[in-house]
Amino acid sequence: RAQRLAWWRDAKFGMFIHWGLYSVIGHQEWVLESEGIPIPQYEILAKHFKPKPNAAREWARLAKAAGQKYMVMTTKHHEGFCMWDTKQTDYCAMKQGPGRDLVREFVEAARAEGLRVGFYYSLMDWHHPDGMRCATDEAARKRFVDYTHGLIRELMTNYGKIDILWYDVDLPLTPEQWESERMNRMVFELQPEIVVNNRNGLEGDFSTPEQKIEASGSGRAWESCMTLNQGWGFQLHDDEWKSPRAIIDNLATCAQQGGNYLVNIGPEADGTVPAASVRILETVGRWLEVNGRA
Ligand code: JFZ
Repeated sequence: RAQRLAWWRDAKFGMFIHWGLYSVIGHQEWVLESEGIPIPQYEILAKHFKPKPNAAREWARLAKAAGQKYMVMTTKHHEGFCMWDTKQTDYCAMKQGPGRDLVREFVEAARAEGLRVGFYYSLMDWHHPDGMRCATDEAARKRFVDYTHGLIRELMTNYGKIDILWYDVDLPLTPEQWESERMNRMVFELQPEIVVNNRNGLEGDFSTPEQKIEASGSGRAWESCMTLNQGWGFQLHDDEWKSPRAIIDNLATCAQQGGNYLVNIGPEADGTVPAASVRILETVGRWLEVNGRA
């Protein structure tokens, strides 16, 4: 583990990207749930999801300019929409909406800038018919665990070397029900050098304090993730931006305490990064260039 984690500990600073169908509405990534949008209506968003060409290239250049060493993009958030060309569902960016494999574009963009590649993957799924009933219906659980492991297998198989798997929200099942041990075994078989977080209910390689800095004891690796404004996914009229100074301070605090810092952007549906995010990250990058990396 120490060897697998060496580059990650050294990297210290990464870019988180929350991007999906929710970006079309601009009310954050929980909008399906928070506004009670019926699934058939929500699915229509795919028709309006039209990223510009090379959107991910812009993020990768921005990450590079900011001094970030890795990028972690949402491949599937709670909405269930798969951003890649999956064989397991039609609810994906290849077959609905853009007609492109947005995960592949992301991976290629990060590599073009020499950045490490991370996949965010939400276990919780509001769209799949078994996604919630799997907690009370054993047949549904079996199907949904097959589906989940199958999706992760594709992500770990089809895009070359992946550096980070960033699981999220493991509701409504327990780690035993997700078969998380078997999940991680598969992941490490396919990607022996990958680093995984702890949000599939297992310990994983690192802890994930959120919107706060909290060192984990006894030398265990950790990564604090934070937004630049209030929301993760794109949010119109969300103007409470952190200052570049605050980001630099947080990065320094994380580094001093032995952790990593993952800072989020929420691009618009077309991939445009909010101007304020660009300004903050570029300012952070210029400061790091002059003052050396924390
Ligand atoms: C989750 C998601 O629900 C959210 O949309 C976003 O993707 C974020 C990065 O992760 O939210 C969480 C997950 C875990 C905690 C808090 C919010 N937690 O452990 O405190």
